Amino acid sequence: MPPPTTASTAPTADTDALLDGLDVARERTLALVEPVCAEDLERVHSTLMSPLVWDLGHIAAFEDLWLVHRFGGEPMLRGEYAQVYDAFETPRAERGDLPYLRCAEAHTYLADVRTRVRELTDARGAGDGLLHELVIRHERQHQETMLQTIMLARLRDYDPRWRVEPPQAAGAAPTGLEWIDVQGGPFDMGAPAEGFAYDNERPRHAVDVPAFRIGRTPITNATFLHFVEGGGYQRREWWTDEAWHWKEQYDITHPLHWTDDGREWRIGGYEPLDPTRPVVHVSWFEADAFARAHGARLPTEVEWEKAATWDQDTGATRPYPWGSEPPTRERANLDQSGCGPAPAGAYPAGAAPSGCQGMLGDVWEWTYSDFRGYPGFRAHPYREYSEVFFGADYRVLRGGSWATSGRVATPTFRNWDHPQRRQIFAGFRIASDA
Ligand code: AVJ
Ligand code: FE
Repeated sequence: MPPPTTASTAPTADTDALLDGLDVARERTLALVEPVCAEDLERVHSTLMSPLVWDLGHIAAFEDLWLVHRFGGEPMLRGEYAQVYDAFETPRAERGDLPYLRCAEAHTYLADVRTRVRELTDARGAGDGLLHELVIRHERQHQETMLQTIMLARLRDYDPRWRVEPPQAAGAAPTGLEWIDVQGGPFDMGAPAEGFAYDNERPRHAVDVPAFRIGRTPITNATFLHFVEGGGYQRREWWTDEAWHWKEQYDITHPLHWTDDGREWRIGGYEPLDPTRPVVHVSWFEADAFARAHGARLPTEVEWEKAATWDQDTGATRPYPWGSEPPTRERANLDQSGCGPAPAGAYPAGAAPSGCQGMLGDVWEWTYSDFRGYPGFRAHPYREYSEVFFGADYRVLRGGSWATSGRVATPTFRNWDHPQRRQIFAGFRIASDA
């Protein structure tokens, strides 16, 4: 275990870049809620989610706690709200009943905290920058949560002003059933010791991975529709007992946002199902059943990460599938710009050395794996970020979606949810033993 970094040896952060990161994140948060009326901001649209305005107050409270209080050493501006905005103390289903700040007050809280953070940071820098980075990524993650809520609310005419059309795929449309072979052998899994990473991504550790096959792209709508029309939801043998029970209880017959007339809900309306895009808003149970129907399985986390970053020529692990540079619009569908997944195969410049495409962006990908700590895991900076969720109740998702910030979506980032959940922008690719 490396010793904790001390103030004297820690690199000094680029304070201006961090303040800019905070501003750019905030601009998007405000633009996200701008088209939504106060009534829709304050309403509970789904018991799975918070009212949108709770997310706003929670973003402010998180920054108040970590930057005003912990970093700045000052009392929180609104410490009396810490309990209301504590995600762990207040489960999402109960948040509609809390005395959370309504629209105008939540916006004021956001702005007041930010003013204080700027004053504090101007006066004393950002230290090693890791707490500022934590706060930026927290706000970014909640933007995706808010977009899940906006999807569930099916807000018609929601048309964010930053929307740009995603690119089309060149050549024959992938189905998701094209295989890539990945050699067996050791692979360094997880985030390196230096720089920002969440606690659950560390420590980096070697895993000996047997040879396997994995889909070149995620499974597309066309391929999933074939499964649906072929009786996929009626074939008992393709579903585990737990999955079948869930499917029967809730009468699940297709992905969450598909309609019975061949369309799917997207941000702002509903459109004919695009056969070339990855299927999205499926549960782990549905993904698992689809894989079984094809004599396959979901990839384990380590298989997913190896397919995303392992360079078979050098044996090294790349920071990103395409190399070392951060994501760009040519490499991955991230940062909410397209307001939905792009066609599978639309980002050849983002391919991994393995040949896999679309590993980052478009849709989160369910993995076979339960959410657990890596060997030597240490909770940081608080147990409720990940440790309290470890165990068999949650499965890991990888790769980020169209709604994930490029600052958050790295190949080592781990998301998690219950296997029956479908509000996440989640699809999957399949795998099998070599
Ligand atoms: C990593 C997406 C599961 O939303 O619960 C937000 C991120 N943690 N605030 C969540 C998070 C604290 C987390 N996920
Ligand atoms: Fe949060």
